[in-house]
Parts: sequence; C-alpha cells; structure tokens
Amino acid sequence: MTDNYELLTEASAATYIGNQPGLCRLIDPATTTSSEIGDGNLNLVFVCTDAQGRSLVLKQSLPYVRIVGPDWPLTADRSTYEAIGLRVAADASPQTAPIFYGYDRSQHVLAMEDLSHLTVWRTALNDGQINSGAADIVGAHVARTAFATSVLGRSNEDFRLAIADSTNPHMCRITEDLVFTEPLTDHEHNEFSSELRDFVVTLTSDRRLTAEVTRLKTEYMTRCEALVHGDFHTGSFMIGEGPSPELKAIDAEFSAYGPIGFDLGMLIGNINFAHARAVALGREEQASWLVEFPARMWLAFAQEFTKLWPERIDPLVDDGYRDVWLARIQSDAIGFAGCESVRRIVGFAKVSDIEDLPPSEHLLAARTVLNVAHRLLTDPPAQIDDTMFS
Ligand code: SR1
Ligand code: MG
Repeated sequence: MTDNYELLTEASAATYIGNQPGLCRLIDPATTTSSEIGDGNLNLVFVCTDAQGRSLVLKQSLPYVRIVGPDWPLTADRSTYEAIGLRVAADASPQTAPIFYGYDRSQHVLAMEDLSHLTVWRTALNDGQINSGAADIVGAHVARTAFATSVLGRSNEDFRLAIADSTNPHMCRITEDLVFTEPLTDHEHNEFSSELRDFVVTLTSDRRLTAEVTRLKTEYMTRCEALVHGDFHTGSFMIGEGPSPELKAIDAEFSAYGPIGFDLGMLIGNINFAHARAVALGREEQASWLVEFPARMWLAFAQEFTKLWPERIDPLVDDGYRDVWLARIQSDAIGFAGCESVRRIVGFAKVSDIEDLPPSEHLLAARTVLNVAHRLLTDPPAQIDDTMFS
C-alpha cells in the first residue's frame, strides 16, 4: 500500500528543511529546532522554529494509523489529498485556512503555517471556552470552499477532473466503515460501557435508523457535489480567543468529493458532544451558546452561498435551483450529524468531550448524545434550528 520513505524525527527535520530551497526562504535551517507535537489519530507533526523566531509546521503521514500502530497499515498517499484540500481552502477561504507552503510527494511531507499560538478547538471547548462568532466563521468557510469546487465555481471539465484527482479511496473507505457501517454492526472496534449496552442495542437495531444511515452512506459515496474536508470535527480546527476568533481548518487528509452537507453535519455532531459535556458539567452559558450554534452556522452558510451564487459559472444553474439545493444540503447535514453522533459514542475514535467526563456525567452525556442522534435519524427536524439537541 505504501512505498519506502524516511520518517522525520525532531533531529532530522532541520536537515530536511535545508534540502528544500522553498522552505529555506522561510526559515533558517542552520538554527532550526523541532518539536513533534502530533496528538491526532494519524500523523507526525513537527513545529520547526529558527533563532530569529520564524517558524513553520511539517506534517508527515505515517504508513499506519498512529493511535493503533503498524498493525493498521494506512496509505501515506493520504497527504496527496490533504495537499489538494489545503490548497483549495487556502485559495477559496484564506482567512480560515493555514498558509500552505508546499508538498513533497516523495516523502509525504506537507509544509504549512505554524498555528501553535492557537488551541485545538476541541480542547478549548472542553475547557469551557465560548466564541460567539465561531459559527458564522465556519458556515462561511464551508460555503466558500463548496462553491469554489462545485459546478458553480468550476468549469464542467475542471469539475470532472477535480473529482478524479481527489478520489481518495482509502481514506473514504475509513469513513464509510467507521462513521456508517461499524457502529451499526457487531464490530470489534465498538466499545462502550456495559450500562449503555441495552440502550445501544435498542437504538442501533431500530430499522428506521439503520435504513437512514444506509441511505446517508450511499449519498456520501455517490453524490459528488463539491470537495468536502471529510473530517470536519472540532479536533480539525485551531482557534484563538474572543467573539470573532482566529479559526483555521486543518487536517484535510479525508478530502474528497461528496455531499456539501457532510462537513456541516460532522461539525454539528461534534457540537452535540460539546453541548452534552457542557450540560453534564452544569456550564449553562456555554450550553446556551452551543444550542444556537447549528442554526447560526447554517444561516451563515446559506447567506454566503447565496452571496456567491451570482458568480456561478454554469448558466443553466438557475436561481430557483439554489433553494432546492440549499434544502437538500440542510437535510443531509441533519442526517450526517446523527451518524457522527452515534459513531463517536459506539464506534472507533472516541472524543475527549465525552470520554474525559467523570463516570456518572459520562453516562448521562453519552445517553443524551445518542438520544439526539436517534431523533435526527428517525424523526428529523424540518430545518436546522435551536431544538436539534433537545
Ligand atoms: C483510523 S482514523 C480514525 C479517525 O480519525 C480521524 O480523525 C477520522 O475522524 C477517522 O475516522
Ligand atoms: Mg485529524
């Protein structure tokens, strides 16, 4: 699945930079020191800083899933798709993407802006942070990247070529298995406390729910509307402080063409976790903000999409179709939020929002998340509104 290449270390990162003329213009390799800070599920991440304080990040794919080890091999070519996703976001929405310095395909290394002055969004949420304008920022980000990569922003030929270039089969397969299939089957990846067993079995064997997840999985696999980020959870963002924070989407190795509502739904699912945590910990102000988050993000998305609409390339995409499309994106997002909510409680790659809670709060929060998911998948609201987490 993967070729031979050399894994970077804290000691070798400066030498690597020294061999890359494009990077030597940004940072002095002779005085560079590096520190490996990767805390995600998959990759190596090095923050490299020189004596003048200039810095950048090198991200390298490991040939396996980091949190499991070599027993779960994984194509290092995922960085090729991450490069596509990062370039698209940097072009279409530079305010919400890291500056992208380049990609070395032979070594599976991406070079980008150092964002270590920011915090992983999930960590900030877990600590109780509130950023009132974050939903507006993310909604507009999704609209801009979706518009730019769909038939609205690309010529017919470029659109089809882009689908082919970003097909990303191995990473999409992970999503197909982990987000949709495994949580609803008797899979070894599934793990949850014994007190939840009866509840989980009842929920995941509800035929209305399994039918809806099957439908959504097929939509994810077949409806190539735009380049989606593909792993749009709160661990895939870096955030600053304040009402209108610096907010950057990172970790785009799951990029592929798919339904535009997929990213919106992933994020709503993760806001569901943050909300359940806030409620379990009695953080009322944070919980109220998070209840309003999905509708506010949706509004920002729809407004930005509508603002961009007059710039569309294909003259046959008429104004009436915009509202049809928006309605479908909205209903997709509700369903995908349900899938992500089930998956992170039942299946692989749990989230610290829920897992780090003390046992009794953990149980309460997990049940709350699953109840919300069940409703989103079997009796969905007509629109994304403030009742989604009720
Ligand atoms: C094997 S990868 C597990 C999960 O980590 C990533 O962040 C994605 O969410 C993926 O599903
Ligand atoms: Mg990630």
